[in-house]
Amino acid sequence: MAGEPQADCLFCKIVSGEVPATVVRETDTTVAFRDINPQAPTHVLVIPKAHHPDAASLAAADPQVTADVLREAGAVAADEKLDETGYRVVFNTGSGAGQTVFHAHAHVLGGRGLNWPPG
Ligand code: DGP
Repeated sequence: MAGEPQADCLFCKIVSGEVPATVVRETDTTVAFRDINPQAPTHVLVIPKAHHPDAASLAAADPQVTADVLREAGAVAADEKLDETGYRVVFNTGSGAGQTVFHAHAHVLGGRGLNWPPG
């Protein structure tokens, strides 16, 4: 069922605490933790606690939690003092775009210059 924890999902295991992570923020509906393979000085992932495979399916199933994820991405940027220098929020969607974990997540990247278009 949409939103239910998935036994084989790495990020569901981070939500449950079965897999450790460096958590920087948590709400009733979201968790934000540092990426294990950072691509910038700040690289934090913001995820819904409920399992949805990607951002579009999260948005279709639960607009409120989608807004929670985006608000928390902004809060991470503020905590990390990125709101003046700028930062990027990325939802890789589909393996062709680099998605490797199929539990919706926003990458919050900042602390260095960020080129456009992205690779
Ligand atoms: P994506 O490629 O967009 O699906 O992003 C998945 C991200 O998850 C990737 O940047 C690396 C990160 N990641 C993978 N495994 C772990 C883990 O066990 N812990 C943490 N903190 N991050 C992980």
